[in-house]
Amino acid sequence: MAGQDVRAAPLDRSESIESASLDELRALQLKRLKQAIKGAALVPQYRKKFTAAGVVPEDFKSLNDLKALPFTTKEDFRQNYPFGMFAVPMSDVVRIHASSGTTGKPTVVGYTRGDIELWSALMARSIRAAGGRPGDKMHIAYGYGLFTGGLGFHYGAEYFGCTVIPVSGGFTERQVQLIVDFKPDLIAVTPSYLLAIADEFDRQGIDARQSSLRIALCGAEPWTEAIRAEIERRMNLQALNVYGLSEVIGPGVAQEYGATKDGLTIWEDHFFPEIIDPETGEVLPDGSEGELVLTALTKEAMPVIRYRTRDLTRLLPGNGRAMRRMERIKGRSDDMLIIRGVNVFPSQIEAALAGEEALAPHYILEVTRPDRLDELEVVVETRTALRPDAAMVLADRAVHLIKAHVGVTTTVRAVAPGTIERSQGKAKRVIDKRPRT
Ligand code: DLL
Repeated sequence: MAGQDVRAAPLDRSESIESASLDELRALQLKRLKQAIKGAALVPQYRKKFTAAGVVPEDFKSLNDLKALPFTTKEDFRQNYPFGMFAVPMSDVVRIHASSGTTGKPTVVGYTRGDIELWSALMARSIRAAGGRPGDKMHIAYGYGLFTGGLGFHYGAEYFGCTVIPVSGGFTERQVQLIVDFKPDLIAVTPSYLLAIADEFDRQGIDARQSSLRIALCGAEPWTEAIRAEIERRMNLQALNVYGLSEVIGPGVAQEYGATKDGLTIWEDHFFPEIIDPETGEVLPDGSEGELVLTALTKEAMPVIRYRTRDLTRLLPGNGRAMRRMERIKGRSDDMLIIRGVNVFPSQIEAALAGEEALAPHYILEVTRPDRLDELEVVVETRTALRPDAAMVLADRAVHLIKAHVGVTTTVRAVAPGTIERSQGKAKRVIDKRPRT
């Protein structure tokens, strides 16, 4: 038991924030923000942008002054590739991660030893919030490598006192074997890959509901309540949402509590959230839907001030704690499709398809522009193999469901189970075949 106390100690020190009042939290944020802005001013790119905006870091007096600071975007990282956004000498950087990005060079992020310690503590807090306990075994199926998912969870779970099973993504047959043999309590994995693992249990004739897994920490991609219900039904566990992004730290920015399952609590003692109108950049009041902007308050190697995440959500009041929550991410502004003038997010199509029990939650969206108008074809798997006429009836029903829920006319192709390639990490749902303009 003595060993357990030692392992739990560093975490407990960081948990007083759970009971902090709003005033205490805001005072802490202001103090840290002043420091973070000074740290950012060490980076030439920030200094240049602050000067251009007429911002003097020493003038920063209240959290409200944050509005005056310029946004940071992926473009800033691109222009300063690979290490130009770092605020410390390279000799103080103990780790590099990178996010692949859809176009061009990857976004490179760096961590000092202190950053890794902070990240581990925040991941440990996230695992505990989800309902994990020191001593639990955690199967990590997020990819290891430059992606922050695998190693972020790995360090956090070790710090918390879990037994880590560092499986990484892929080799789905083996994932099932390891779950059966090692009997983990927790699994960290993208929701789409967890469904692929559930399918593999079925294929091997093993009842996934009988597995030892109690909690899944799912994130790194948008997912819906329908997918959560599907995962929980098929695997008999609690699937909880975990959010983060490389530029800000990795996973561990916000976490859903297992006890309340009511959206993601943002770890506001380290990350200050704002919601802006993505078109105008205007800061919107809490409760409004818009783009999430995050400022890291305590990072050393790579300060991030007002980073435009492109993720669309809304801020909700804290539930029993001062730190605010955010709603499940609706999608990324980059993923929004405009089909004949109607804005559509893949997650809305996913939610509509869930209205038809005979359809599986495996789908892709193909966007084409055969004439001058964009067209959307939804390819979705049926749960069981169907005769072509039955599949067509089902497809027709899906067309109506999508029209009714999303307001857009699509064609739907219902295909046999297993036709759509499974992701081993982040699912790619949209295939855009429109000519580049
Ligand atoms: O995906 C970090 C992460 C790893 C989060 C493991 C959770 C679990 P990036 O590769 O930089 O980092 O991608 C960040 O993924 O801006 C969102 O668009 C999306 N994303 C992450 N978590 C969620 C989530 C990691 N829970 C980008 N729901 C973010 C919806 C998410 N989207």
